[in-house]
Amino acid sequence: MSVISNHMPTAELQALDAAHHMHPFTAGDELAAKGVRVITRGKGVWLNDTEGNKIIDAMAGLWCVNIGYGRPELAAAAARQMEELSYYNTFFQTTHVPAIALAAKLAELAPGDLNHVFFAGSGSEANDTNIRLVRRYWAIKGMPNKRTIIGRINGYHGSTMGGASLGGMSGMHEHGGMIDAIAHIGQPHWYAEGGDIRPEEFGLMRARELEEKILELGVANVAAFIGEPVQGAGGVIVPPSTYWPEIQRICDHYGILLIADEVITGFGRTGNWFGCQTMGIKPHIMTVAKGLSSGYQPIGGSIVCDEIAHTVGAAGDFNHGYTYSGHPVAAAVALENLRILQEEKIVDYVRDVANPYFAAKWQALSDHPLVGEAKLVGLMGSIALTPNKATRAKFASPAGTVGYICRERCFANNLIMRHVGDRMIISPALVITPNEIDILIERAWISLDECYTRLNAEGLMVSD
Ligand code: PXG
Repeated sequence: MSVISNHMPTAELQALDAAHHMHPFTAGDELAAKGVRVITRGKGVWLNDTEGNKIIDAMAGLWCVNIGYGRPELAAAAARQMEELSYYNTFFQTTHVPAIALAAKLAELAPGDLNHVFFAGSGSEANDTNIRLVRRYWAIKGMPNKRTIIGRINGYHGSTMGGASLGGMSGMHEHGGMIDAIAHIGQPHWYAEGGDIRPEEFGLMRARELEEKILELGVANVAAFIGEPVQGAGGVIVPPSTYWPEIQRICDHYGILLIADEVITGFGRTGNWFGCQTMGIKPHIMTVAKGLSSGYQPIGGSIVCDEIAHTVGAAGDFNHGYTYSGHPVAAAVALENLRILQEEKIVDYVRDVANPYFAAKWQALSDHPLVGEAKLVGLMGSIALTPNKATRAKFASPAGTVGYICRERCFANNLIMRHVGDRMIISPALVITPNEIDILIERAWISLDECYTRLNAEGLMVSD
């Protein structure tokens, strides 16, 4: 049996990794010099590394392990499916049972008339599908100029050319450029950008940038707006309550398609099946991935409304698809994941138990001298680090300096909490127990204290 297990000392693994493995979003040489951390096992919310540490993973991998690590049912589903039909495609008028069953299940779970699924291997691929699908839709409707898709600065929609272009991460645009006919508006990030304006008013202002952009580009040229119900990779930015209703009004008024990128917010993360339900919006397309299989297999997709699916379906071939669209093993694993989410009532657990328990403790972190704001929606949370709580000031050091120090302290305390600039973010497995929440919070306090001590010692508690 060829099981990849660890027979080597950590230093040898690190040397091989440094020599041959290029890591995503990583300064390769710096990591090679420092030595990478090697993760070996996962169970529930816990990870082990080669040094024998037991780490609480407050990020559920990369926001994806919704049901927790190590569920044998998913391994069994994968093994069964590999033996039965390890691969077949869904091109050329064929299909297979896992793809049929998963598409039907997603249509049942998705709100409204989102009844049709185009499968992909990841969230990025699904967003590339969306670009081609909405442009095709408007072309069939006799409006081939309706091509531009509007996203948001600091939005994240993936790392393919299409996904990175829809996203509003300038650092990504600098590496490789952008595709054509994409525009961006400001983000509803009141804490960092709202100044003295009330959050509700700021939410309306940022939403109305969409209207201004549509008018500037000409409604005849705009195909769709895309947004994450709650921005994830941008720093878990919860929009003011006025924001999404106004975006919905503008999309409806101008007949612009609304794409909700649910790659992070889908499958229970916000305390409902989908983030658009939490935010009260009705998208024409939802992008899904991550929690769809709890990350046990790479799979994503676009869940599409009746009107778009029927219009595109009636117009001949849609010349688009991936070798692994609806991969049978990935689909079987996703189905088993959805069964567990549903039968174990995990979404209800997030809403009724985990979120209320966590929220009280998470919000108490704003009493820490380093924390300006603590937010939690369902089980995605953020804290803003600041040298001055009253003014919500930024640090004088380059953005991310303090966040990185805090993340290192968390790592040292066996807590995986990410930083985005000088915000700390969490997104733990949805099955995290109250006892594990206590451990997470305790380690977060210790790490914040250590970070604070170090910032004071190094003279970094200074406002911009
Ligand atoms: N949309 C959203 C909202 C995402 O968060 C993608 C699309 C792309 O999915 P794939 O499966 O192609 O990665 C994502 C992915 C981070 C981080 O640092 C976030 C993601 C991926 C990698 C890192 O927070 N989100």
